[in-house]
Amino acid sequence: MLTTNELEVLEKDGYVSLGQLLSHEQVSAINEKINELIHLEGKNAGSELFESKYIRHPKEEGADRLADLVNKGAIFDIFYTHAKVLSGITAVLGEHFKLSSLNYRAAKPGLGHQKLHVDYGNLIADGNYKVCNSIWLLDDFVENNGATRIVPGTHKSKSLPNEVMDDVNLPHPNQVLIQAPAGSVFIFNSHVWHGGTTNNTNKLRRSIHSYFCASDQPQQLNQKKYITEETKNRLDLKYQKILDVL
Ligand SMILES: O=C(O)CCC(=O)C(=O)O
Repeated sequence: MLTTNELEVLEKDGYVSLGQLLSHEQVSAINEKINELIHLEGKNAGSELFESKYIRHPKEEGADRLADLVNKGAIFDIFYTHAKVLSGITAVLGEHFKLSSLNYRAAKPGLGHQKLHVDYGNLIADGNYKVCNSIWLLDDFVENNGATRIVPGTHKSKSLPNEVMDDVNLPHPNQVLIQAPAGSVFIFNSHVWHGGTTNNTNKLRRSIHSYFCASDQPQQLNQKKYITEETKNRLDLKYQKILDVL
């Protein structure tokens, strides 16, 4: 469960750090598996996501992507079964939600900048939020390596960034950068204004996005279409329900 303070921060700012939920060994093993997949999939890496009509960003030249991690190894189960993360998602979306997609995103050296955006087309009235993300840091996020920027409190804004900013690519005066060690996890309400920043180092800035939506929304990746018998067989019904593959 989230502490009262964590819940208050999430409600007020639209994001909260859950601290380091992955050990150094877990991060290393995940990064090793990611390397393997990037190598194996080559130019098809991320293709499941780019085929989806519900993706809000077209293929980004500035970032490496992998998609459908649900079906690419039991090592990725933790990203949608971790009790504390699910409790953070419940705090934003209520009891009725499902996994929308489980993807890897790494900002490449010199690249990775994104406009400030939200992950839903419309403004949400009275806190009836539809989408919520968790970002899992696979490298330390620091000031200059493409850390995610967030404008605290904007999940309650009456406007979308492109409606009120002259240029959504520019820094926002109130933006903050998520900075924390590898293994840390942040929950962020996907209606908060956010985006990737430029990675000004010579190494990748790696992360996994475990992204959820309310039950009445379409998944970014249709999990029923992609689910394998192997994945289904190792998952409790509770988690199959979260994937919406029952
Ligand atoms: O990886 C990040 O820093 C943020 C990515 C993001 O907001 C997105 O791809 O929609």
